[in-house]
Amino acid sequence: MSVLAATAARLDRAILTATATHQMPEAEQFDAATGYAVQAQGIELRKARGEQVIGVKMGLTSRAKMAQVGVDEVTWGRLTDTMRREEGGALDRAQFIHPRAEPEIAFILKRRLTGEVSMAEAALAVEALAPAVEIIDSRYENFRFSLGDVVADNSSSAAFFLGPWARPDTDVSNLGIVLSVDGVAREIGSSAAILGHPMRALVAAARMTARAGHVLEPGDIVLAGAATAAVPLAPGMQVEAEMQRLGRLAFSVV
Ligand code: OOG
Ligand code: MG
Repeated sequence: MSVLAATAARLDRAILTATATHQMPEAEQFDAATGYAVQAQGIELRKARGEQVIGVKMGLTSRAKMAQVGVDEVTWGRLTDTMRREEGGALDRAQFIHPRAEPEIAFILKRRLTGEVSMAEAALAVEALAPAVEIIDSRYENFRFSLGDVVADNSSSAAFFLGPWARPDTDVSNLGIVLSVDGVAREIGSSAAILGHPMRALVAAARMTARAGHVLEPGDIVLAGAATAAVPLAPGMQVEAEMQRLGRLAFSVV
């Protein structure tokens, strides 16, 4: 088995057993392109179990996120149907290694969007927008990784919640965002922190996925990346994300 296939299988096992695994050793670090090849192989393993890819998540699209994990390049990963959780429902801590929650904005597409597109073209491809929370759960020990590691690990994506859908022409350029735990604000930010405008994350998604031969199709969900740092989760927490104009979503950790 190649190093790529072996790493994809090791990361997949980490997901299935909710057990952390080691980073690539210094001398064998993946570059981003190799990381994406490992990610693609890992997704094939999940598809073989019946999971379906329903969209993509962008990662490290804000300074707050880059600073929290020490990687300063935008990345992406795939979302599958089994990662989606019911808004208002519960997240089972035992299914994860060291989960964190972060507030995001989700787009759902009504048109194919791929390659070099403008902000205006991206906006025209949007069917609706929603507040969202992504659960990230790095499969690596101590939530530490290089760029190649995190890309191979599907950009840490583990689960996500979507709030109510809003009209596609809602101005999301500078919306206040609050992530609260048990009614206390833990992270506060603005959607402008996402590449200056969340629509730029969609432009980046079209361009970066196309480079890997992945096409964004109508019905696909795209998460724009978090505007704030992520908050570690523990059983008993009631988590809520509130976004100006877009509304709120909540879930509990059990
Ligand atoms: C990497 C994934 C980053 C985001 O929204 O910026 C990400 C990580 O923080 O583990 O999902
Ligand atoms: Mg995220």
